[in-house]
Amino acid sequence: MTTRRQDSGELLETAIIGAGFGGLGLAIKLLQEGQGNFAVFEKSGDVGGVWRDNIYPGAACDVPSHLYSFSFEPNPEWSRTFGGQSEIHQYLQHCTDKYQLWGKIRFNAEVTAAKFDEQNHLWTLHFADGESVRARTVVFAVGALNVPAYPNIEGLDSFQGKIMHTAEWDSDCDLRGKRVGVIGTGASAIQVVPEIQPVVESLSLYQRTAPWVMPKRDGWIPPRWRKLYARLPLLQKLHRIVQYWMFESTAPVMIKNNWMTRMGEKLGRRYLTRMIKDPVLREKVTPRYALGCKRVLLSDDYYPALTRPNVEVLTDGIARVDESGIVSRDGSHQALDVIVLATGFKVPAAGAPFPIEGLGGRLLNDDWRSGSEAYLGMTVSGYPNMLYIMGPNTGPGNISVIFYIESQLRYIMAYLKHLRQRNIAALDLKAEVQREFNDALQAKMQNTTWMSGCDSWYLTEDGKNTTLWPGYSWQYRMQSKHFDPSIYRSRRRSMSEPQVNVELGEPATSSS
Ligand code: N01
Repeated sequence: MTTRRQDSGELLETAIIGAGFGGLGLAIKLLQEGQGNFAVFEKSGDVGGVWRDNIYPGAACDVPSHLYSFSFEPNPEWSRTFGGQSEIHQYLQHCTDKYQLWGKIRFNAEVTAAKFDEQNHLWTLHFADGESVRARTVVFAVGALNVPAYPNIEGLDSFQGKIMHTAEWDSDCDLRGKRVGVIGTGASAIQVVPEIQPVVESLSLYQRTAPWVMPKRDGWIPPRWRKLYARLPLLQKLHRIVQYWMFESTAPVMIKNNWMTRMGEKLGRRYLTRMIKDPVLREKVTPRYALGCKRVLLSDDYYPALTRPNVEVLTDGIARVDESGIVSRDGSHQALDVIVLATGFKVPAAGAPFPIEGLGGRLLNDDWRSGSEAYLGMTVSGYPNMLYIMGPNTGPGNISVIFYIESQLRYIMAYLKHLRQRNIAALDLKAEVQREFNDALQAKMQNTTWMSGCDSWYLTEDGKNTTLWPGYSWQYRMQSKHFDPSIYRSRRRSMSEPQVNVELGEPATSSS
């Protein structure tokens, strides 16, 4: 059995798209099991996903680092309780070094289309540079928050100053002494505002909806603790377990929309009252929807920053932008040098990142027109040998995404093993399994806080939640623990099909 190069490209056992946490995690697992015939295709020039891209000042995680890291690769050296962007990015680079993944990743390789060849049971991936590659299985680890959303505000293009989206930050832009307008008050805004407030001349914060903000309790991890973690890995493990259950215990508050949610809201309002004494400002930033409906934000320095004399919170709504600043609906004009768009990401209802063609020429974006759905967020009926990491309805509302990713890595490895060991050409999820799974999931979803009436990126335009898991993370882990081949239709390999050497482990060559 050999790997063949054809006009249409080489033949891989597994093609992974994306070199963030999900893609790197799977690459590590494959190498650990001696399955070397894979490549990771990454559209940028480095690993890290959102942690490579989001370099705005203050970018950090809102899940503690000991929990927001691979369980199989603990890092005793985390410098803060909540790791900053560059430290998390470095952690992913360290994983790439340690597990010798650099040679398995093809950088600047942007996939533009994927098509399943029913005859040979192989996927063909097409790239922006015209190259193509064939693979037995494809795994999309592309993440959901990677396309910045630009607001549709009249006159935005006419602004003569600098406009920056938080996800496309220009580090060369010096904000010192500048008049800055920040649009948005989500997770990105509450991190960037306190960071730039001390250096800018003025900061006009355009808030459409006041978020729920809770104390983060961030801080440096003393060197003696780091030494202890390095010396006693069990202690670090224990710390991670404690953090897991602390965050998991917030699930009923965030998800259920019941008396516990009301208790949480009380705590949130108490925190706000403690941090903001000015009744006018406090009234402006008081949230008016159920806690958890939008992402609950953690920050120790956001509210204090709002009380500084050079900050103004504007809540009248934006009428338009002109060449020199922003005009509010009440007619007032703020002259600005820089506009920061902290307006989030495009999370489309039909979530295929590029055209994906499955059985009988069906297109994933057509199948997902009224909202993306899968089985456990990983497999989709009609698309054999295609898997997602962090696909539909697997986002956590309250805990580390890495916990979900690791549950999926385990399932995907079992799926791939089954294909290999049973000499199966293709596994296609039964349509009725997908339907029943999603009917039950959406029924459960109806009682969650996320459906309680606010507008968020969790929902499609029709109000369907296709992003979050409506339960506890341990429930997801239990449900995804066992791979059940009976829910898939399997197609046996014929002798004439191209054979793939699964163990081929030499470094892949660059396609860019
Ligand atoms: O984006 P968002 P984000 N005019 O969509 C406002 C992850 N993340 O980048 O609420 C005026 O939450 C919009 O207003 P409204 C995390 O999963 C994690 O902040 O729609 N305002 C809102 O205030 C998070 O959930 C971390 O009324 C407009 C803001 O822009 C996700 O990324 C850090 C507007 C967008 O908030 C997205 O967060 C950062 C308009 N036309 C991000 N359009 C961690 O800590 C939008 N807005 C791990």
